[in-house]
Amino acid sequence: MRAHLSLGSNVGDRASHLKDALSAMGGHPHIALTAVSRIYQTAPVGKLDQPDFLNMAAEIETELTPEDLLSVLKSIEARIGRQPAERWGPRLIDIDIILYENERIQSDSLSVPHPEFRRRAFVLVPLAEIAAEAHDPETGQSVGQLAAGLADCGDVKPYEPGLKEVGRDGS
Ligand code: PH2
Ligand code: MG
Ligand code: MG
Repeated sequence: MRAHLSLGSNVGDRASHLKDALSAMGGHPHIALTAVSRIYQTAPVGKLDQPDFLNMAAEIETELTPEDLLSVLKSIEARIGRQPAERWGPRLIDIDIILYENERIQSDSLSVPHPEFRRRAFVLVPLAEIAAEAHDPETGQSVGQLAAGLADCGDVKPYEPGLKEVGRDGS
């Protein structure tokens, strides 16, 4: 089965947390990473007084059911060091299932497609880079169409760590 995931971090060494999550997923016996986007720096959505996030998207092939995939992703989050915390608040690592094949799932633990993803540039912009043709089973629109329909992507920019840490003249 094909699934599309969104990854985010806004605490500590954000890029390392994303890379640790990718290698944990890729190393899992029932998950194959088939595509990863670039990393984007994004302004926080929902709760504004928190640090900027790094976000990216990944496409996987998996034999896990959505529920089993969710529990594997939760255990990877815990292994990287995520502690339970407030909704929308800062997080070391967050791995969300955005799409799982063409399935629509509503349970206590899982909503797929992710209920917020159509409005979130920090999800759609990275995802459109690797899966513009993937379909939202609820609206029938493709990820590329949803991304193109966003009002504003200004707060989602490719992450260029070198420009922040080193001056242009090398100082
Ligand atoms: N995740 C949230 C809440 N707000 N904002 C950005 N930019 N990126 C996120 O990953 C994010 C967020 C809850 O999971
Ligand atoms: Mg999330
Ligand atoms: Mg989550």
